[in-house]
Amino acid sequence: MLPLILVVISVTVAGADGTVTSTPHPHPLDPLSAVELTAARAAVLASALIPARPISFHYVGLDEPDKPDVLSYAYTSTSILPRRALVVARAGGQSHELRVDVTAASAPTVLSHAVHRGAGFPMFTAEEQVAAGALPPQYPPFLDSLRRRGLAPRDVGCGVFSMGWFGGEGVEKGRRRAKMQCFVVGGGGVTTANFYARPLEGVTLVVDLEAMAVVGYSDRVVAPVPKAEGTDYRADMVGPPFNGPAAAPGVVVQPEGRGFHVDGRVVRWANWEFHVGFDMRAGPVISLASVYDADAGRRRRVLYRGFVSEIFVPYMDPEEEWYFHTFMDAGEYGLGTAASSLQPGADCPDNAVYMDAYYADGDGMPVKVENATCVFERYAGDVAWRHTEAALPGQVVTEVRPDATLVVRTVATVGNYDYTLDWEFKTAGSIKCVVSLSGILEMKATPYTHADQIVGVDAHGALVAENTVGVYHDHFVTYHLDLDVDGTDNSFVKNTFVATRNTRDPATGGAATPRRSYWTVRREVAETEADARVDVNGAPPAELLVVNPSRRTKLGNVAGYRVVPAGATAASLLADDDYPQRRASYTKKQVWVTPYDRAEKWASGMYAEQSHGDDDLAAWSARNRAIKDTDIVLWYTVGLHHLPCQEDFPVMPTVSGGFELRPSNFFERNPLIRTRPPGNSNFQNCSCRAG
Ligand SMILES: *[C@@H]1O[C@H](CO)[C@@H](O)[C@H](O)[C@H]1NC(C)=O
Ligand SMILES: *[C@@H]1O[C@H](CO)[C@@H](O)[C@H](O)[C@H]1NC(C)=O
Ligand SMILES: [Cu+2]
Repeated sequence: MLPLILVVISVTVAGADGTVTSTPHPHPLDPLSAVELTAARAAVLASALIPARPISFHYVGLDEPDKPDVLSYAYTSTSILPRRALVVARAGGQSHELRVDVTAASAPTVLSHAVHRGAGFPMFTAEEQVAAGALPPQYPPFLDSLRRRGLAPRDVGCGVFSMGWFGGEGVEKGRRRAKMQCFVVGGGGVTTANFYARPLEGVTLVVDLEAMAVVGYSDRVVAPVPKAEGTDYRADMVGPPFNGPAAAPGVVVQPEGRGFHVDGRVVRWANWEFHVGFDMRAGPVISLASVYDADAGRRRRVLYRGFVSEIFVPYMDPEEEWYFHTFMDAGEYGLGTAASSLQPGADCPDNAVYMDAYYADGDGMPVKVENATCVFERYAGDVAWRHTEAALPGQVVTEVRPDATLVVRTVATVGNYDYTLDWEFKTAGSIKCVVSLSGILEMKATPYTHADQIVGVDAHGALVAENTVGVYHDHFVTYHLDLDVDGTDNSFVKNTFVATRNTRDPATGGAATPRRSYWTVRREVAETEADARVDVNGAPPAELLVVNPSRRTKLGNVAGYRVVPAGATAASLLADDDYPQRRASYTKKQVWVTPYDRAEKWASGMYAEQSHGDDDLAAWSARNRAIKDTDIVLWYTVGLHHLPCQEDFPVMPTVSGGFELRPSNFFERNPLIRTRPPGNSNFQNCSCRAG
C-alpha cells in the first residue's frame, strides 16, 4: 500500500438534516447506520470519561451481540437485540476504547471505558492524513529540497506512511508518529494521474500526528524524478488510437429477472442465505451463511462470520527510505474506509445490485460510500457437473449442468493498490474467496535506465520504466473464517497423504501383486492450536477440513468443509527476528485455527499501527488452547510474492489468489443431482443490456 493522499473522493457525508434515517429494527449484524454513528459520537463527546480535548475518532464499528444471542436471533427467536458501538478514540495522547449503547439513538449511553496501555495505535484517520499533507510545503528544509530539484511546492504531494516498529520502547512510546514521503504531481506543465510514478526519492519527513508538526527530516539521495510521459492510465491521456486487443463488449441479460432477493442486508439466492455487513477496518463482512440441503429438507449452517482481518505488505528494500515500508492495510489504514464506489457495468456487471456503506470520519461523523458493495449472479459458461456416456449399447447419454454462482464484491483502494474482494457462493455448496490486485506499484526513483545496469547489483526491485524500479514486496491477505459446520462445535482435521511401500512388494519377497507403492490417508484431529498451524506448501501434502464430529452422513462419514487453496500460497520469507515479521509472524503459515474468542478479530492485533506483535494471531495461538470439538475459527492467508514486471506499469493488470471452502461429506450426495437441465437459452435478443 501507499497512503491515502489529499482528499477522499466519491464519498458524501450524510446530512445532519434527517435525510438519513435508521431502519426501525436492524438485523443485529447490520453495520451501524448514519444515525447510530452520530449517536455514538454524541455519547463519547458528552461523556466525562474523556476530559481531554480534542477527541479524534479512529474506529467506530458494531459491537456485535454475543454469538449465542445472534444465533438465537437468526435461527429461533428474532427478538430485538441491543445495538452497541465500539469506539476507539484518541484524546490527551491516549487511546480510549468505549462501548456505547445506541439502541435508542436519541439517548445513547456509554457502557464501558478503558484506556489502551500496550503497544500500538489505532488506524489513521483520513483527516489527519490530509492535515499532515499540508505540513511539508510549510517546512523550510523541504522547500530547500524542492528548490534543489527545480520544483515548486504546488508540484508536489506528500502522503502519510506508517513507520512500523523496529525495536525498543524508545522515545516513540506514546507518541503517534508517521513518516511522510512525496511525489511529483506537476511541474514543467506536465501532469499525470499516476501519483506514484514520480517519487521525490531521498526525502523523508517524520511527523508527530498529535502535535501535527514535522519532527524529523532527511534528504539523502538524489535520483532523477522519473519522467511523466507514459505514466498516465486515463483513457483520454492514453489514446486514441485505442489499438489494443479488442473484445466484444460484455453482455449480461437475465430475461426472467434476478434470481436473488435482498432483504435489508440479508441475501437469499438458490440454496444460500447470508448477511452482508460492513466494517471500516475490515470492509465487507459475511455472516450467518447457511445452505439449504434439499435431501435433508433443512437449512444447515456453514459460516458464522468471514472477513479480511489484515493485509500485510512488507517491501524488500532495506535502505533508509524504504525499510519501514511494512504496511498493514486494514489495521493502519482501513479497508472499509478505503472502499471505492463501484462503477456499474465495469466494476460489476449490468445485472448487479448495490449496497451503500457508512463509516465514521475522524470527527466521528458518518461518511456514506455509495455502491460500496455489489451482488450479482455470474454465469461464465462453466460447467457444474457433466458426463458423456458412450459405452451404453445403442445410445450416447450426455448430461450437463451449467454453473451459475452469486458474487458479493467490494473494492478497497488503499492508496496505490486496489483490492477487489469477492465472496462467491456456489450451488454445489462451496464458498470461494478471491482477492484480486490491481492499481499502481510502489516505485523507487533510480539513476538506471537499462536492466543491464542492475546486473550484479544487490537489487531490491525490477526496472519497470526508465529511472523507475518497482520494489519487491509481498501481499498477505488474512481471512478470519468462523466456520460453524452444521453447528457451533467443530474440529480441525488434517488428512495427510502418506506414501506407502507395498509390503507385498516382489522386491522384498512378496509376489501377490506387482505394485510396489501407493498412497493412503492418515487422519489426524487437531487437539490444540499447535496441531493446526499449517504450511500448505510444506511436505507432506494434506487435505484440511473443519468438521462437525457429531454430524455424520447416513454412511457414517463426518460432515465437514475443506479449505482448498486456489493459488497464491506464498509464505513470508523474512527472518523470524526481523521486526516486521515479529509484528506479523502468522504470515509464515497459511492456516491457523484458534478457539472462538470474540476479542480475537484482528490477526495483527487490535492496535496494529506500530504494534510489537504481542497481540497477533501467532501470539494467541502460542497459548496452545484446546480446539477439539468446540467453536473454532480458521484463519487463512492468501500470499503473493510480487516481483514487478513491465506489464505492471503504468497500472497493473489484475492478479488473483484465493481459496475455496468446499463441502466434504456434508451432503449425502452431489447436491446438484436433482437440478434441472438448462432450458432453451437461445434468447433472441441477448445483445441487449439488462438495464
Ligand atoms: C450507484 O449505482 C446506481 C445503480 O446502478 C447508479 O445509478 C448510481 O449512479 C451509482 N452511484 C455512484 C456514486 O456510482
Ligand atoms: C426481440 O426484440 C424485438 C424488438 O424489440 C421483439 O419484437 C422480439 O419479440 C424480441 N424477441 C424475443 C425472443 O424476446
Ligand atoms: Cu504488489
